[in-house]
Amino acid sequence: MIKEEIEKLREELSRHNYNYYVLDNPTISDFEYDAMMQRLIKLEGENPEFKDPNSPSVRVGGAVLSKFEQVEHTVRMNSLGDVFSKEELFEFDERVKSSLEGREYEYVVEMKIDGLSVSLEYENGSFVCGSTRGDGTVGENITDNLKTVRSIPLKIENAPEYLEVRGEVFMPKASFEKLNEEREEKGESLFANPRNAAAGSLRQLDSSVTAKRNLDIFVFNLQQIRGMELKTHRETLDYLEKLGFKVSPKRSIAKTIEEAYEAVLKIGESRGALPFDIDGAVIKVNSLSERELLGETTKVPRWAIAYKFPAETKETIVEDIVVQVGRTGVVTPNAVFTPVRVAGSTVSRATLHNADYIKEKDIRIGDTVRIRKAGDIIPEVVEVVKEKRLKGAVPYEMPLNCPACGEPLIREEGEAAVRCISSECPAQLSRRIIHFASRDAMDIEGLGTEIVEQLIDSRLIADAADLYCLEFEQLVKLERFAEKSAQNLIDAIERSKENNLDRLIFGLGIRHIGAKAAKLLAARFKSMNEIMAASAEEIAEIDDFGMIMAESVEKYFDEAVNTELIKRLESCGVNMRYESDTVSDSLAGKVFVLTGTLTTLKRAEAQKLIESRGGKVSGSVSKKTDFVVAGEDAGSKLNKAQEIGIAIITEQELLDMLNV
Ligand code: 0OX
Repeated sequence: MIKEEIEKLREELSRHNYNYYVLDNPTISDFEYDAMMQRLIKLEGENPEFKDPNSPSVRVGGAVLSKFEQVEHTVRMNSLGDVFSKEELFEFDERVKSSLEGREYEYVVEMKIDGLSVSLEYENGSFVCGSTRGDGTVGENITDNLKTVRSIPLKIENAPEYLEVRGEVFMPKASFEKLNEEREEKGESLFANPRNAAAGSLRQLDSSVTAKRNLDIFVFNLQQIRGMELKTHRETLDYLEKLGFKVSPKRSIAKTIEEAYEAVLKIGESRGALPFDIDGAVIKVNSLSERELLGETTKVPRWAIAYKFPAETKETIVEDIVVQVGRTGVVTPNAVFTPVRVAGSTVSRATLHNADYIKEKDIRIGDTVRIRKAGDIIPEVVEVVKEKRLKGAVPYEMPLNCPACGEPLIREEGEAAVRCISSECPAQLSRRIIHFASRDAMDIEGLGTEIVEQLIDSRLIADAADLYCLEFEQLVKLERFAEKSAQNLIDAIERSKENNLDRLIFGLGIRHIGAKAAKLLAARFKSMNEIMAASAEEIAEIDDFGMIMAESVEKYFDEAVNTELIKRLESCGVNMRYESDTVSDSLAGKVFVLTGTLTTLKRAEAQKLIESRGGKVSGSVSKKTDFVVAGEDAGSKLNKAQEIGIAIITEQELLDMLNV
């Protein structure tokens, strides 16, 4: 009886799931669906003998992994070649035509979904393995996470004996917006775009997190099949749709390249209105036997090409130009726009960099401008729409005085930036202290912008050293503090005294000295006194240091306010010595380049681990590189490594080398 009820619930839930998530045509309410799901979960919990790894109940997640296992792709998951213009598309067609030597051919044109490519494998209709593309040959096993994607079938009826399909997992725009709103409310970092949100969600080791992210998929390629013959791509897509997959929508046949181009343009026009992001169209030769004739180059198929759309631009109005004073006193102008959605998120500001940039583009308050997101993330002004300029709009002039302290601004010769050089400037002061406390510097948790400003306003601090004189009784009296948060902050400040010297050096905010340079300085001189005594020439001898950096360090310690600050920090008990955090020299002298997205380690963690074993991490591939670590969707660096014959390793191989 129980067995029958479980089976019936599974069958009904699968059907409703398909109606809702694949056909977008629900036939019961969410409430009824949830009630059935809860009942199934309850019965399965009470009767573990009827367990089924592909029961609809796995959609809610629950499996927690310590890492993702590797999966070798028996059929390589190739990436696509790109074209950006009609001419290039027609050249692609010329290559196809000449390779097919007079045979007739036609194309299928599809949308290019902007998500993450995955492989799904089915044995006798059961979903057995889902994996990421990885470097195309080896990916990661993310089966548990993919089972939570409601539009991926877990069981297929009338299925062939074996089936591998490829598709793009994505997050719909609306789900992305909602997720970011929730994250903002919780004070969590925001995802830059739906693609990153989808990537972050698929990379969760706890599948119940993925389950809450509302991911979706479009299937667009048959990788392998046993037990069925298919002749064209069009036929395979129709067949996969019949099996229950959500297949790439709006696919069309084009008899000629002109027709294909028309279809591409049409897809481009529909872009803004779609509920998900696309970044182009894909043009594929329809006949599978012709595909075989065309074959592939080392990296990409010769039978398909991606037509990439230019970054989306939108028009908006520059409501104001406001200036901000940075930590080093640089005054940066920012455009404030009428908020507008571009490439997946709402944009209301963009940096205008400096006076020269504004002059060159002739950006004026009140202007209508076209904006886009550079690299799909950072908003920028493309150009002013001059026809829409209002009468009376005047060229923008940078302020002559600092907006925070009123002191005159200075423009040094040869520099584009204007800066406030007053050491009393409150804007610089708060930013300097925020930087001092930041994660890569002294890492004082709980000391964010608002608290720092509050401490300055209530005259409890006027520089970083004052932090170490703060007392619990002073903090609890302040508005934002309760006993617990006051004590936490006091503890965090106390803990920071033990930090290694490189964190302190970085936290001082010396011009041109980032976290990496601070570490090199600390490692070379070992103590603050030695650094302060070093000449620019001695400092410049450090590998990767230039004279500008060295002189900047010397200049910083030439100023009495700065040496005073160091003295006071030292007398408060802040550590002034460098302890090497090298745990072994197993990677001594080895140069690594990290490329693509790493799944287990964050890039900064990987770098730290490599350095702690004596290795170095470089940003670009050259003959000096020993290993390129290829993460997911690795791009040009991987290609370059292949070209010049550098060893390419997976993230797992790196972990093995690191012994973690
Ligand atoms: C997409 C997409 C990506 C499959 C094998 C070589 C060409 N992002 O929507 N790739 C492909 O095709 C690949 N088609 C797509 N629609």
